[in-house]
Amino acid sequence: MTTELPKDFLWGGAVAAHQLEGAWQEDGKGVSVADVMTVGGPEKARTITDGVVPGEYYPNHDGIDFYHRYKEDIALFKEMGFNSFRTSIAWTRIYPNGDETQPNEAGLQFYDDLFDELLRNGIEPVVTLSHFELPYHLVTEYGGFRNRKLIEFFVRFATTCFERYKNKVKYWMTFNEINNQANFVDDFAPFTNSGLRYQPGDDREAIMYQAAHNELVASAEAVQIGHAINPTLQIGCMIAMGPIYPYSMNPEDVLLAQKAMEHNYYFADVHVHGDYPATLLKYWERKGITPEITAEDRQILKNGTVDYIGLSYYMSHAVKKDPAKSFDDFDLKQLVKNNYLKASDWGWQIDPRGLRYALNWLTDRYRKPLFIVENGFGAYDKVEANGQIHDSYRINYLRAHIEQMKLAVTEDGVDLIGYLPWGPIDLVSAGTGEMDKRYGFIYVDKDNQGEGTLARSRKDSFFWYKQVITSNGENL
Ligand code: P53
Repeated sequence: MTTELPKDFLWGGAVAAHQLEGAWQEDGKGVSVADVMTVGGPEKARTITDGVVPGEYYPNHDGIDFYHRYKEDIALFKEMGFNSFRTSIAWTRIYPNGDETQPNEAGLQFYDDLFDELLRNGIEPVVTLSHFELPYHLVTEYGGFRNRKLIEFFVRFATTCFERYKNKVKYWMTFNEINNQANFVDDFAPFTNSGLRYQPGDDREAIMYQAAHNELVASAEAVQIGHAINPTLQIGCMIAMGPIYPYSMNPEDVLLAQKAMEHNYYFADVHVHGDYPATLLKYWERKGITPEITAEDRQILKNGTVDYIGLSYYMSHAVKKDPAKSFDDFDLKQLVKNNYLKASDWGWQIDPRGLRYALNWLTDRYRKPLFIVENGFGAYDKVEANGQIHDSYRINYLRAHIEQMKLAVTEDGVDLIGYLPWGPIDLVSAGTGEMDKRYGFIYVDKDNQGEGTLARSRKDSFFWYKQVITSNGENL
């Protein structure tokens, strides 16, 4: 029996361009959807403004200035022993408005320089193409991904990136957490995933399914093109994996949990199997949802299935059947609290065993290699008088999750490529826009209002994670 992780296991960290680069208007960069979102809080959603409004504070505009400081930051990643690092290519640096036919050379050069710096330090770049940073112009001019035109724009962007970086980047992902938009009740996910702004009276759900379909086609087309450019590229999807448990052993709860999982994870079915599950087609029929899906689309989906599944894992959820509601009336706002679990200050339920469960669930359903490309604990940190940061809560969270991840590999036989915890350096929260919801091993001196020196310092978790990597996960 193997009791160890594979020798070539990838250890590192994961970020997204818009959450740390800053330099929002530098070297020809266009305005992205992240550039028009203000700061919120644990109980307060971010506001999506109509364009960039003077006087509003937009935390992504400056991020943590990674654009100018990446060399210093990569040196710290190397010190921790990273052999890989996930980031995204900001679409708006390459195609500032999204609908140009020629890319912006200065943007392409930035990622050449960034990837070269990583590779020089023995760190393999892992790249997401679309991570909540669609060109804002595609929202105002085209209505976001509800419009089929965006398939062409995304494929052009993806092709440019594959051609340019085909010898520097092996692992790619097309759309980050494509399934967040299954929660179409809130404005956040449809906007960040797909550039959707809903009007009163819109059939939010139907529009979401159309947008997601267009993305799934765009993704499949990109997979085919990427493989044609370099057959050794590994191109995956990326799913936010939060397993949904039944509240009780009541078969009604069990069936509802299954239905909720199907609604949340059908995206992966299409990415992996190249077609829609029968249960979703039946659901559409009952609801009168009729997305435009052409014969050509079906062919593209079949021919562009992914090589692996990238996943984020932060928490698990639970559902309880409301006798007054049918299974079809369910939406993701109806989750209930799990009394067996504690939660973070942002209400995210801490469930290490849920990670083992999730890895097994995905393996059973898809039989594909998995890649944990996000996991972590957003928390408030306290800087001591001597500058140290004792983040034992973060270490405890990560240790418990790595233990369960190892069991999934060594006892359950899950095929796992690597583990890239979220935000190895503090960055702007996607959900709330806060700086003080911190994930990092490296502290960044900047607060929710944007005040601070941007100085970097090592937290206790920095030294802990270094030892984890050095021992290939043995020394936790
Ligand atoms: P923040 C919701 C649920 C799970 C993951 O999230 C999510 C979200 C959106 O907030 O996002 C992913 O920053 C995402 C990252 C994000 C990270 O999780 O809200 O891929 O961009 O920063 C953590 O605490």
